[in-house]
Amino acid sequence: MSDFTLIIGNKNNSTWSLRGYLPLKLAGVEFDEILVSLRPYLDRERLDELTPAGKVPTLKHGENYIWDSLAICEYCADLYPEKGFWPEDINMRAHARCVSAEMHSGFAALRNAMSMAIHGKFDRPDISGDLKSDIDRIVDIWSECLDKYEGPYLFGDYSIADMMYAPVVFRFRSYQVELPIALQEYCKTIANHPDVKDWIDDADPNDPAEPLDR
Ligand SMILES: N[C@@H](CCC(=O)N[C@@H](CS)C(=O)NCC(=O)O)C(=O)O
Repeated sequence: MSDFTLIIGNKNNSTWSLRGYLPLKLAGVEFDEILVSLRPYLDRERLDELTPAGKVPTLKHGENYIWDSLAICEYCADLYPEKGFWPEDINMRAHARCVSAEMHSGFAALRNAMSMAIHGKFDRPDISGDLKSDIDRIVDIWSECLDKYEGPYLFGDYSIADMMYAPVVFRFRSYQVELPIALQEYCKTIANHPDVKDWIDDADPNDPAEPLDR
């Protein structure tokens, strides 16, 4: 049994869980996974029993609980500074923290209109209003980063910023959002990252995009 246990939701759908899984993979540590069902029905009892905030992802490390995806990223970055979770340069690091925090706290319209279903393919919704603003903002963030730091990841090397945006790649793919070529390439790079591929391989295509009890 490992010192690290990651409590997560269904891999086909749980965007936050993916963001908590990727830092552990970059850390290169052995960890156990406990899957709590969010689809088709939310297992509230188990979620409350296993996690302090009733949310996934939650990382248990020894007696420590870390119950938020960005906090898990930061915890792993603190434990394994040599793994390059953030860019070395202070200005790049500040930029990476801004775009990561922006993802963590925003984009409500995108979240509502385009649920993640890694193996799902859906009609493109009407892209207007707040949904259009969210998509345009992500296109701007990605374009600026890839231009400035020359890819293949947002800050050159793979970092927490890519982990934060990884679920967006699947939302865009499932809902067939049209993107400039450079961003299509970025999406392929993320989808082909070995840690992301491990997650995709375990994602059950039968998990529905929407929960049934909300
Ligand atoms: N800000 C949190 C969000 C976590 C979150 O909302 N997780 C969802 C699943 S993707 C959840 O646990 N939902 C269960 C519920 O809200 O009851 C994070 O970054 O980890």
